[in-house]
Amino acid sequence: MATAAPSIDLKEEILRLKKEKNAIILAHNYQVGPIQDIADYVGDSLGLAYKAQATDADVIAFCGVHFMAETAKILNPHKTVILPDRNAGCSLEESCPDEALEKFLNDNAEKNYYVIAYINCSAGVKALCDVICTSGNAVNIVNQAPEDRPILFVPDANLGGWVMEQTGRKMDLWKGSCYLHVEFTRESIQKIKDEYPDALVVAHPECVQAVRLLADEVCSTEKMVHYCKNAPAQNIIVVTESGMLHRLQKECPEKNLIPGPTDHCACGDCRFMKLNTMEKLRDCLKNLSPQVEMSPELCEKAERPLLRMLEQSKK
Ligand code: CIZ
Repeated sequence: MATAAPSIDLKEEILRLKKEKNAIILAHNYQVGPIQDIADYVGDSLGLAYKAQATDADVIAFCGVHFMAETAKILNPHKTVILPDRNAGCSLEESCPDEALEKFLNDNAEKNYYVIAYINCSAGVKALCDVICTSGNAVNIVNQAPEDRPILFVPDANLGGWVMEQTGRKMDLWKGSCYLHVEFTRESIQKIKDEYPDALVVAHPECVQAVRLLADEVCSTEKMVHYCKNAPAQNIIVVTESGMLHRLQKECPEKNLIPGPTDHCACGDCRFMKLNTMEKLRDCLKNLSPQVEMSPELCEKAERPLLRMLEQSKK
């Protein structure tokens, strides 16, 4: 989605407020260009979690979706964590309510599942899990799971299916999906491949298997940067949320990056990610609201599997 250039005044106001509040601005790779450009750090959930853990700012302005800001709060219970739009949710998070997961685990208690949750889930779900993963480290995390326990992978069945293919480890999959990534279809990607026969295709593992099979590389957004920089092709079709194209175009100015189309649109905009705007970023810094709030008990329970992930990610 093309975003109008923000006024110099708006940018200056955001930078002034950031200084005044001793804030850091963290932005996900899927945010609109102007937000990425003004952020202190732009990255995927894993990189953002490490940055949130390391910061000494008093305020974290998190430009992403709610579960990402919540993750920053879990890692920083005593800091103020704000987000531009409280309604920036996630269909994956919605697909796995904590009550439903708790009931499933109780109903299947005899299985003694080792539960691995993709970071795109609520704090309530994180609190019920053994370890968290991101798309960037999911293969590594699954490879470290105890061999004597069955794995339940929540909430993304597509990412889980891809990880099973990569690791050979059988897992039971929660039937959740990202509403946007499943809109990329075999037909929509084959059509753009036919238009650019010499292009390479890089796709996100949240895509369905039929799309992943058309890709030359399947990886997380952060790994896409490395892939595109080093790919031996000028044209690269990028099959993920459209905000990634901004990051990639900055990092790989010499490449022609082509957004993968969905079955009804020339590129994939996540309706939740795109709720955040520069005006809302300014307002949340000014008012220190909306804030992410969570009980200390929930924070503590959700922190354990997150810290385990950060630790296991280094291996
Ligand atoms: O892990 C993330 O930040 C997401 C949602 C996608 C990716 O691959 O970076």
